[in-house]
Amino acid sequence: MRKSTLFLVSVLSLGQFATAHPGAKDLPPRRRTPQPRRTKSLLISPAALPNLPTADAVADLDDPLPIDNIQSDILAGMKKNKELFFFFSVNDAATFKTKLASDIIPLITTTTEILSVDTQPVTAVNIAFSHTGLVTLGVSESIGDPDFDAGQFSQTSTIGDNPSLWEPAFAGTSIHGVILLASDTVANINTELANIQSILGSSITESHRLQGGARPGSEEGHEHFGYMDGISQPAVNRFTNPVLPGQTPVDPGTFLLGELGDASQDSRPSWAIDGSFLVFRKLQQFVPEFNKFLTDNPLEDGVLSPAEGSALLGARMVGRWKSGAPVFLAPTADDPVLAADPTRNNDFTYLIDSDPAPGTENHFDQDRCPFSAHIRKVHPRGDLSPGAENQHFIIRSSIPYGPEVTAAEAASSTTTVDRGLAFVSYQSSVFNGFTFLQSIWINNVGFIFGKVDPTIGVDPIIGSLGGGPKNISGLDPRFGVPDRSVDFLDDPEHDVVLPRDFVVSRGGEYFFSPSLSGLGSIAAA
Ligand code: N7H
Repeated sequence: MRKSTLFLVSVLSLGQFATAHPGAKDLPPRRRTPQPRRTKSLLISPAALPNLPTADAVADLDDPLPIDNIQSDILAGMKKNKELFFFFSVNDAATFKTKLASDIIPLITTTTEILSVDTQPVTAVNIAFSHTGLVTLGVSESIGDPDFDAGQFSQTSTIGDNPSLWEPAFAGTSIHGVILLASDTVANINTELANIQSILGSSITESHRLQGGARPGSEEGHEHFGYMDGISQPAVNRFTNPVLPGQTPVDPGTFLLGELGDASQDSRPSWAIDGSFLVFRKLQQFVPEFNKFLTDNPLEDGVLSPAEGSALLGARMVGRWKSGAPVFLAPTADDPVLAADPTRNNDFTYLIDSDPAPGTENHFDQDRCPFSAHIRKVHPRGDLSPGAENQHFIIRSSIPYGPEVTAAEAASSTTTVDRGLAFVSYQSSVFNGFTFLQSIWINNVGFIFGKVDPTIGVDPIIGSLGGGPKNISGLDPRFGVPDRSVDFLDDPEHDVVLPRDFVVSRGGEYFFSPSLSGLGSIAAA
């Protein structure tokens, strides 16, 4: 959409625009009356995280994505302040579809709306359906994704989960959908939820709910272990503008069905185009236990203080310091100035030399970042070819849940209150996105570069070998680091043993987040 068109949108209501603009003629009716305007964004904006583009910047691109027709959570990333996940089952499909068409679709927030405070609603609303949900609503046509069809519970062994640890609500396929409500206050969310529940009445039953929220004060944007999260997201062609240094431009079909880059682009049903698969995971974090492990096992080199050695171990497990600075660029000490600069904090690959001599091996080095580090496992940045890496990009839209660690938990190093990450990823193929990352890279002891060390170990943050101890090599940089003692250099395969999982899956489900026009088709099915 060009700027002139955007001006038209700003003087017309979105509903008027949808009927006036020929390209939007298939969109379902939108709000007829302007919502109360916000003065403060419902998104947080820590300095380390890339800004979202403005609607004008998207419109300036060639052939911009139809962001009036794409639900707001898919491309917005990890910036919500407060977010509620409300899981439900459908009791009365006919009534539900009638209400979906008449009252719920007009509440759904589009990508265009989320990009500016002026167009954000008080509470952003998105909706997505599981496979059994679509079938219950009479949508029998396959979208073409076997993992989505099977549901997450059937895949626990593939993704390394222990099904006995799952919340009962997620065990099975009884969840039909999820409503995502995001705002800057829980009170706003509760008001909108009450409105939606009153609209849908007894046509749905609540299955489960999880309230997420950004952590308070200076921890805003950090997940519960304390690390800044949401820094590295792929640049989506025809949406991201500007593309920041280090961001990989990826075809939109990696995330949106039916767009260029979707491996099944030509076979998707038309109503599924510009929708995305939403993978939800409730990942509990054992923060006091994680902190005790770091305190008890500081990396030592004769120079670092115990506190510095503990911080370095944690940073090498993640691949970034708590500030967000990548260990590859800041290998021995945190660099908060680098971390706060989105033009530099993501600008690196794992190649040793940008201009290697012909025939020189340019990868097999973990002095500056372990092969096992969480961010290297899930995004190998040049360790593999672009053809092998780029199809596995996901857009993360997660948010922490649960309160801060209590004084009693910190003193006893024992978790007694549930907290963690409400993990959300968007992709056009559940397998190429979440399932592949979790099963082929994260939980694989030989990835990456098993030929150098076949027991590199699983991802120390989210990898699991069934809950027991995990041997990880490369976390202790005993080798190759200049100006360290001889002892530090002599044992490249030295393992650090993690005694337990510090992240435990409590379950989840695979959902499909349709476009707005797709929601209209579902309502009419
Ligand atoms: Fe991760 N963490 O705090 O350690 N993640 N993650 N993640 N994650 C990232 O770049 C974390 C999880 C990805 O491009 C950062 O945003 C925690 C799952 C991907 O360089 C931090 C949990 C999956 C990236 C964390 C968790 C991923 C990434 C660095 C669970 C996929 C981008 C900040 C409780 C299946 C990598 C940033 C890149 C980054 C953490 C889960 C994937 C700090 C605590 C389940 C693709």
